[in-house]
Amino acid sequence: MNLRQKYDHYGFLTAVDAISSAKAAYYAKKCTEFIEQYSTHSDYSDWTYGRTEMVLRWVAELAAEESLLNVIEDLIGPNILLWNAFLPVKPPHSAANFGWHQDATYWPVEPTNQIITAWVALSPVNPSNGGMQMVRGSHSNGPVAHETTYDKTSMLRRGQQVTIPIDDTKVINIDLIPGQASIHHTLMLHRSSSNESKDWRLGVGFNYASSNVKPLPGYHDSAILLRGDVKGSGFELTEPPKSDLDKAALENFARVQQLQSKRYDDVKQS
Ligand SMILES: O=C(O)CCC(=O)C(=O)O
Repeated sequence: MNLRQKYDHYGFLTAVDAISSAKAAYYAKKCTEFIEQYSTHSDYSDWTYGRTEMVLRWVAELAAEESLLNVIEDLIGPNILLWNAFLPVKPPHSAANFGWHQDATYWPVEPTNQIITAWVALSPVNPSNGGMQMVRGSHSNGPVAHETTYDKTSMLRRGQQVTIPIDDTKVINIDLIPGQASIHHTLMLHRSSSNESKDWRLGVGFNYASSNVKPLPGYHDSAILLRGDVKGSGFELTEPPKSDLDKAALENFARVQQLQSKRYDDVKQS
């Protein structure tokens, strides 16, 4: 099976060679410097939760690496938008986790099968430091029921998790070395547990969309064009920052967050 056939069949790919180990070391250094400097900043959780490509130039650069985009193109075609980046880093011995969930169940965009998530490892990733797990083939069964728990240890804003039992025989651990990526379908059941190790789990997540993807009616959103053209896209086009956390970046970050704020209306009210 080629990459595309594997992705269609299993709903995810793992240990995909996304960037070289030298580049992974470069981005890991950037990531560590950012954490060291800003992890106690009051906006740190906002900056890392989403739209991280709008505040950190190196994140936008990593999203646009040729070798990574070539894989993305094989899966969603030549017209590629970066809709969102996030930095779900986990400190050593931390409870932070993601419950079992499907991304498409809370994303106000369509068609969700033309969006994919690539998660690029910048440190080794394995079960002991909270690596992801996926349920092989689960994307084929469609959306399942979720509950919102607002669990404080969840790295999802609403603490979403599914209410159905998981078939343990189909659970796959996503073990990665720096520079490798996993890629998953928006209906893939996935989770990750706490980091029990003494080391940071470092990685960056990217939500790439083909230019056919649009916000749902009544929603507005923005994206960065990375490859091809955007005929038909319903996203406002935006640009990555010139440097990390500069004044223009922070202003633009606030603007794109405001534009997409309707998707978090329920969280603001809770
Ligand atoms: O970073 C993780 O462990 C999980 C991330 C996730 O849920 C996702 O990429 O959709």
